[in-house]
Amino acid sequence: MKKNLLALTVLLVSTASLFGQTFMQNPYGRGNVQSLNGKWDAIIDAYCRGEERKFYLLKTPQKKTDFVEYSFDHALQLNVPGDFNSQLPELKYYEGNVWYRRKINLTEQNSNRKFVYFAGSNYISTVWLNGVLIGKHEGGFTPFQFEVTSQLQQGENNLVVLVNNNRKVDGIPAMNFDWWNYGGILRDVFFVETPSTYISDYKIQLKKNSSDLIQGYVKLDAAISTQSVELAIPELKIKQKLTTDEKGLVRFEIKTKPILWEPSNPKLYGVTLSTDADMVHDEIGFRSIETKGSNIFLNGKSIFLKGVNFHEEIPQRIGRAYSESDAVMILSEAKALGCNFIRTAHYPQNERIVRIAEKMGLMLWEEIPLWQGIEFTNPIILGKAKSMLQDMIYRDKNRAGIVVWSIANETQPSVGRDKVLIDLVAKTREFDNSRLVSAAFDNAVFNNDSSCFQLNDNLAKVVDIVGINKYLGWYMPFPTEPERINWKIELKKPVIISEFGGEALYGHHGSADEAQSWSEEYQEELYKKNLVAFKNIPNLCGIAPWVLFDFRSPTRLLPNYQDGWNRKGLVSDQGLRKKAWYIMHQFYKTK
Ligand code: GCB
Repeated sequence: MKKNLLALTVLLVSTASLFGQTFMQNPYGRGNVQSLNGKWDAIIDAYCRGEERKFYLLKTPQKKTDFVEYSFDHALQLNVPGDFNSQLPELKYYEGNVWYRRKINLTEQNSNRKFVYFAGSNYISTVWLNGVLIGKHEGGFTPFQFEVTSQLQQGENNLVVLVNNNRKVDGIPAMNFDWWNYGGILRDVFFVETPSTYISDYKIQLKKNSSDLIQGYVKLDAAISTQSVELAIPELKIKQKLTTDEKGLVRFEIKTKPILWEPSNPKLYGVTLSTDADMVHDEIGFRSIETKGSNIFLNGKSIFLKGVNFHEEIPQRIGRAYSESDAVMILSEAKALGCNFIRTAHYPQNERIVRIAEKMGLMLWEEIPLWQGIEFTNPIILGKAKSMLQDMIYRDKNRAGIVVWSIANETQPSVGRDKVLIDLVAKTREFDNSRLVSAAFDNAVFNNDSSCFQLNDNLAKVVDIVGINKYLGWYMPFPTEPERINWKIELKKPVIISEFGGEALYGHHGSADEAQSWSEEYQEELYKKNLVAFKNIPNLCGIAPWVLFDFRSPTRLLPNYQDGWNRKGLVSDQGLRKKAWYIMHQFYKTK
């Protein structure tokens, strides 16, 4: 009974914390971390019987008349991290319940606190340890953790996770989206041990618009009195003793002159935070990003964002990207194109991608999955979106590479939508006022009389940068010759073309003026014409074509050309560059 009460309390904390801070900063930079990656036992529960049958209790027959119709022993095994859809042909289109089991062996008893940390699992994850419910998390693209100190026992422990990836009307994203709904435990899982009071969070960045004042805070979890923390950045000769308040929080400012992070010199400094009992190491860059009038300034210098979009997907292997080598492969192709900027579409991608992009000198736009078709009138949406936004910013606030937080993609103005998104813009600035806030709009319309694209959207008035998604030559014909197209979009702010493009099957050749030729020539011509049309955007500060690689989407159904793939890639699913790649590459060389 006591145990159940405890379980209930823990569950309430974790679901309630859906709207608060839920996980430790940077498990990658801590000492006592054990990877739980590998083969996990799995049960495909297509008819959702597992909760009622209590799979998490791992029942076995107790007497001669008993039998049990499930078992994790000798069951299917799935790789973690990894989506389940790409691991078995019969799971390709699967949306539903999959149960995972991982044993954790505890050999020594110690007084450390213990946590299980999930870097990302899509979409709803429910976790039990030794038959006791320890928490539930909604959302596929941000981390979550549960403390398991009191549930763990000496010897064998069974961690059971139910992951459900059904699309939901009130989900984010919702029922329809143009990418594969990869389900399962998509990212790293860690077993982390910490002292009773540990360094749970920190922010170490330049003060907004400053180049010589490092500002931030350190937060200790479960502090019972003031405590000292040392902040060391040896290369800057910084070794500072800080003292937290009784709640474990200390804020600081340090005058120093770091070499600033920028694409041509992505300088990162080794940073160590330590207390008597705990230590975290990170690599942190310092830079400023701001807009003035219709320009974007990085470290005080005006900059053009030479970008590209990509999904968190490895087309060649088919499946979600999760490893360091996946990240290097994707990002190297972006670098080869000549990019200094990435729009990670349409959700926070894994932390490895973010960190490696930063190391390679790529600026990043990071976005929450508020993608078309969201039920803005449902009051639950704002809470979920806020929580995803907060978790994204919370995870990546120390990354100098991140310059833009984006709150949405292609949402249509309405009273409900404006209320939610304008509130989210304010929240973003409250969580982190040192970066720029944006959203991608697909509702700029062409006014024939003035040969001009215009955008009338209240949301565009409150963001720092306006992202325009415009598929000239694909979803809409060119309304006039490209050079005669004008643009009057929030003229006092920077605009970036956050998406444009069209489909072509790699190696397929045909007419350059028929969309239905699905040819490289058509896509190449479309790129040439779009780049001409964009020259007339007076406040243009960046471009990000849609998309770097062909990616899988169940909505792309044309046989022979699509077969379940969105073919707008500049690079094919096999990693081969299409003709349009060379157009974009040349364009970036001249910028
Ligand atoms: C868009 C969406 C993107 C789609 C793309 C397309 O406007 O933002 O998610 O994949 O168009 O290919 O239609």
